Amino acid sequence: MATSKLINEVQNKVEINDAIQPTSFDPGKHSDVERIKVESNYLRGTITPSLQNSVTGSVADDDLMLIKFHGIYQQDDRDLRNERRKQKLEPLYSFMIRARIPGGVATSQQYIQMAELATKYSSGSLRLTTRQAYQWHGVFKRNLKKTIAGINETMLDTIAACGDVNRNVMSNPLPETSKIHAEVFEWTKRISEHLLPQTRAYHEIWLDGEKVESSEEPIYGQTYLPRKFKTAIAIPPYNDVDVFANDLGFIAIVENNELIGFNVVVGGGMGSSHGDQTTYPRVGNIIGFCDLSQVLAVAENVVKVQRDFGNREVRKHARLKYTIDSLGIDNFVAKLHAYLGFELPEARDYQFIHNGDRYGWIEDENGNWHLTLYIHSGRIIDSEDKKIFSGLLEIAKIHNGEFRISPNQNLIISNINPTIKDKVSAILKTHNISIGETESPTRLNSIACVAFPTCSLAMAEAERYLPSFVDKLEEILSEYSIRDLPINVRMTGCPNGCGRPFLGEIGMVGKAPGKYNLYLGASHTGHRLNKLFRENIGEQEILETLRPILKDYSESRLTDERFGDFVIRTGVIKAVENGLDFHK
Ligand code: SRM
Ligand code: SF4
Repeated sequence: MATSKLINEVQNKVEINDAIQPTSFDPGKHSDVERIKVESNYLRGTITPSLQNSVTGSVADDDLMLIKFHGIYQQDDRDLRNERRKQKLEPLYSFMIRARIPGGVATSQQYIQMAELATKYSSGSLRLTTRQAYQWHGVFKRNLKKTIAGINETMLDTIAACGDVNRNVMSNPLPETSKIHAEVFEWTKRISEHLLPQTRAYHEIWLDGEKVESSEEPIYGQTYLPRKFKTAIAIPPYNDVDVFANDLGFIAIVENNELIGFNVVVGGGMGSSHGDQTTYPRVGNIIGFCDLSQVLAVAENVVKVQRDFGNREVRKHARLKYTIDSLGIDNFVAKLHAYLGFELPEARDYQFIHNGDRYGWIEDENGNWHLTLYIHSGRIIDSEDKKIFSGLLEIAKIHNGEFRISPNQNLIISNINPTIKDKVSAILKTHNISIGETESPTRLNSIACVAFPTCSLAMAEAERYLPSFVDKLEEILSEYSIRDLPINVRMTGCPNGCGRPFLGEIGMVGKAPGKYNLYLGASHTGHRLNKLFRENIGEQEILETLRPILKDYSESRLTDERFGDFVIRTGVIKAVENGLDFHK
């Protein structure tokens, strides 16, 4: 169809926008979550009575879905489930709270307050996530409101950290090129603010805000989006945010040290279900370039196209990636252009060199220092040998800069004044916190999602298992003298993909306790997915499968050739160019 005809057609539809987006629930057609949203009165539901009900540690069924929009998940400790069942007790319900922190940047003061909340109301630890957010695990219902009020007192919040809306907007956290980083960070915050839900429900429920009869959602409408929506901004040459794993991505284009705009990426995502070939991970398509005056319009209208054309019947086909594959990319782009009222010109040249973190000290152009620490799976906790929680708190008390979360679950202490550099080093040393000097590059490039015991969807261990798996992998790497080469290892407890495992050069995805699907062949730049190599195998078989391939890699890799590229070049596995080819 000619673009102009399509533009007219879509513009007509835009005028009757509410008719495209369902405002009433059709039980024969829509998923039940659509009913919950429609009946919720803009995300209020019965959350307040649920919080007041002291008979149970949980909330009402419909509220389970609604609290996600407020940044909260109900969980129970899966290690204790059977024991409690035997004792005829309800599961030990508690809540995970996720803060929305655009670009993962918090001041030292905010960090101190967040750590204090962890000590007071949660498990005494903080969890850094793969989307640059903080999580508190193990908050009991009676402490939910106090914790959320405490987070808001730090001038951060939790609204839209989860739910069928745009989530925390990510961006490159390491500000060694301060000027460009600062500008991109401003865009990160602007996009995040622009796409925030407008309902007053959050303030009413958690902050005792004044009750307002009705709310309006100019961008979302009362049924919000068909599914979660994620946005990230990358600053080349680094793709640490894994921009192609997002529903919407922006790649910063810099000319003569000026940010001039962004390449626009749409339709990335990782989630899939084992055994269901209609679900698949997908890397986003680059669909053009937008200048700075167009960024918010692009973000808003990609969201609106997804709002109006996304699948509201089957939730597992509701992400933007499926909307794009069912419409066809050209048709999707034509619709977007029609919504925008202008066409995006061609994308500009850019280059990514990797999607990992850069550890240790880096001095920026203003003479300040930035220190990237290695935090295994983002878990800020005191253990017998490493006092990460206490050490970081001590640093926060003398440091007048920021704490920035990396998209790979690590922490950057940022804008350190040269006068306290030695003190910071000394604190790290006494608390045994690593700046990545002793770990192998493979360990430093590894990610594991949370999985057991808190994640209700986990099929196998990830965070608790990755360290011992990497120990064994390192033995093989040492045997073949390749311990100094970085290989991205990404492990998750299920195929939802929270550790972006389908972009790992070695991906391990949980299938059952102790069993994983093994994937190989992703690029280290985040451009190419990996592919299933062996299914449902345990540790011994995984290591035996990898051993000969790693041996070959040690003997016949090309100069600077990365493992993911090597397995493709040597025919160990086929390259996946596109999500639709993932299962072929
Ligand atoms: Fe995730 C669901 C943890 C990043 C795809 N994810 C969950 C839940 C909330 C389980 C649940 O629904 O009950 C997990 C809570 C575990 C816990 O105890 O904390 C969970 N996801 C995480 C985190 C904490 C993993 C981590 O180790 O850091 C990450 C939090 C990010 C944040 O701050 O917002 C996290 N999740 C991701 C990513 C990576 C990313 O976005 O870059 C993905 C893949 C990208 C994508 O969305 O496609 C991801 N999570 C999912 C999915 C599958 C979505 C899909 O399209 O199918 C689910 C399940 C769902 O939504 O139904 C899920
Ligand atoms: Fe849980 Fe699966 Fe996400 Fe891991 S990938 S945190 S197991 S939902």
